[in-house]
Amino acid sequence: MKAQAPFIKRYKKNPILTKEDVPYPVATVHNAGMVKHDGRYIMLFRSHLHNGRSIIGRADSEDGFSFIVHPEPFLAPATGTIFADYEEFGIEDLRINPIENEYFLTYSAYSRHGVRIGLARTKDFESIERVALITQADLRNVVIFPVKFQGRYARLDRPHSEISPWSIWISYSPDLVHWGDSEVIMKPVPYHWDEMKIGPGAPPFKTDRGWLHIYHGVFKTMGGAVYRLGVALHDLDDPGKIIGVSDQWILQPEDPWEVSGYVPNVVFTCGAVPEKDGTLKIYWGGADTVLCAGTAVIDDLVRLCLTQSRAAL
Ligand code: M1P
Repeated sequence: MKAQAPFIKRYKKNPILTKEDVPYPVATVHNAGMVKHDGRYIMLFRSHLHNGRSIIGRADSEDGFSFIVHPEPFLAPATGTIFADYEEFGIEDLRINPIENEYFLTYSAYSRHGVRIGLARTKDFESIERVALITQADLRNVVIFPVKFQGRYARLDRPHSEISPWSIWISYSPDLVHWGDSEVIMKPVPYHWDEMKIGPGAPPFKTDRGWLHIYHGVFKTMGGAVYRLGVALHDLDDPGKIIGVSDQWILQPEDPWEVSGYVPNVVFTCGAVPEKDGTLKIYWGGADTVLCAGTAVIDDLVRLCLTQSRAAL
């Protein structure tokens, strides 16, 4: 049986978080890393400050929909260390990657040298340690698989290129710091909803049929770029092998706060929480201005990848 749209059911009280919910001055609230930790939902969201640079805030929830923001920012650009040189222009789009009873945070660090990815670690979201800058310029959107494959960690990322539409790559590491054996595994399709560029979204999570990865795809129109979400299924033992990529998007900008805002026509995800009942809570920034949530049935997304797939490359 074919999977049917809509694949993501929007939460009826969207947006779930706006700048009015934040107790310090910010211009936006969007693109959030998500995890369920000790039964509580933890959200690490991006905010533009009024100077246009970004920081990361924290909000907590009992049910995954009603969030209370912490009084102080969670992570701001580093000062006085090697990280400071590369975080000068702000930090953005943090992902929470659960690995071996710890959380590894990957975020975009902006500076006059371009964008790099910072890696930090925490066990409790109280004490955080910056580990390393794990890319050169210019890569973004790093998500890390939660397990090792033949003794190595695996990550997805998206390098910039003048020659090819921006695509999704995989790299491997023995220690999460040093990465290599990079390969392109998924490319945009010409004259398709993701033809301009694609990028990793939420950290992949395990299903019976493969690792499910929700990514973003961009289409250029005369009115500007449109950011939508798509879904891909990676092989359980070999995450560089894509079993299927849905030919159709699973979410596109439709609500007024997704269509219009700081950057119009954007839905952009950095986090999703798989639940024990087979559903998925997914979170996205609307128009780079507010945060929204929705739910999906994980089996529907898997089926979509298996039955209505386009070529990955
Ligand atoms: O404005 C839409 C998005 O643009 C960038 O995304 P990408 O990684 O595709 O280039 C980022 O600035 C992202 O934060 C933003 O939501």
